[in-house]
Amino acid sequence: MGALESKGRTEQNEFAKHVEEGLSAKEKRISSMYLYDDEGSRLFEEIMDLPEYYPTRCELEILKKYKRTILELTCIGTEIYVVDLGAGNGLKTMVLLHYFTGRANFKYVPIDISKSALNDLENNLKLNYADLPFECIHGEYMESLRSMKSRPDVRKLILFLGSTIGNFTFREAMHFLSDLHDALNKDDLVLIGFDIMKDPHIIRSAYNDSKGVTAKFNFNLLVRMNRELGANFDLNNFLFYPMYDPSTGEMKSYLVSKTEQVVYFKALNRSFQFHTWEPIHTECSNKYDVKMIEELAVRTKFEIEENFYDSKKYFLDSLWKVR
Ligand code: AVI
Repeated sequence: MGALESKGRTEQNEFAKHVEEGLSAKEKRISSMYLYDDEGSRLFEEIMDLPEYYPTRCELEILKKYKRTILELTCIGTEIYVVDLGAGNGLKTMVLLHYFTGRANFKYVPIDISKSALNDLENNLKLNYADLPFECIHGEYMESLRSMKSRPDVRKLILFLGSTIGNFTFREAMHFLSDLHDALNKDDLVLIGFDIMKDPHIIRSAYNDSKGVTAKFNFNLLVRMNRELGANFDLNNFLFYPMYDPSTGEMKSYLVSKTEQVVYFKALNRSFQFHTWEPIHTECSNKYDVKMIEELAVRTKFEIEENFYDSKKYFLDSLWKVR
């Protein structure tokens, strides 16, 4: 067995283990990280272009408007590493990097656990940004960051954009940011994208778009389990149900069983029973207010340097510094 094939097997086993645990739980759930196989990643790109999905456009507006201030606050005559956690197609980051080019001594360092995402980004960089100094790192975020800690002479600007932080619970976000803090040096900076609480209708529409792309994105999880775990989900027997709770800021998505049914998994050699109207929780996209963001920063030992809003105040990129 080749190394790649064996890695694929390990990933498949982890997925199988996770699904078995999640569907055995009292409240069925599957982590949203499994939404992103090739088709899921493609569908997410489609979501980002939807008229209802405001976060991408708002964040782009922020980066265009405040790129100069972000650079001024980052660059104090030193070399900079712009470290991108989950770069995706890198489009938003390019707004910053394009501006930094010729104005700062920097290197772009995207980190991703997905080799294929990193390869796509690398090809794009070579093709369209030939002069950009970069070094792609294939690996886990914290491990890769810790390996850079021995360079305190280089200031790091960590980008954690797109409200990915919202896919963590508050507790998970706290753990993640504490680990991030410990992997960095004094005065390093982090730019974090937060989706802000707003009119609940606007939030719900962003996750319940009229073209049904978000529904397809969620249903793709069933398709993935059928393909990778030999399950026999009938997609017609489920419906997509997104709901927003304005009291907590939780935007939750579910796939709900429309009927009493049993689904068999060849890879697990077992079945799961679904009752009528029983949900599988597939994703949580948490919305924040400034107080919650301040609490998160204090509890994880960061200092908020500046908050950058879009013109509608729908989205916030918060710039934090290691105290
Ligand atoms: C990746 N993440 C920040 C997106 C979000 O808004 O939670 C994923 C997404 N799910 C449905 N639409 C977009």
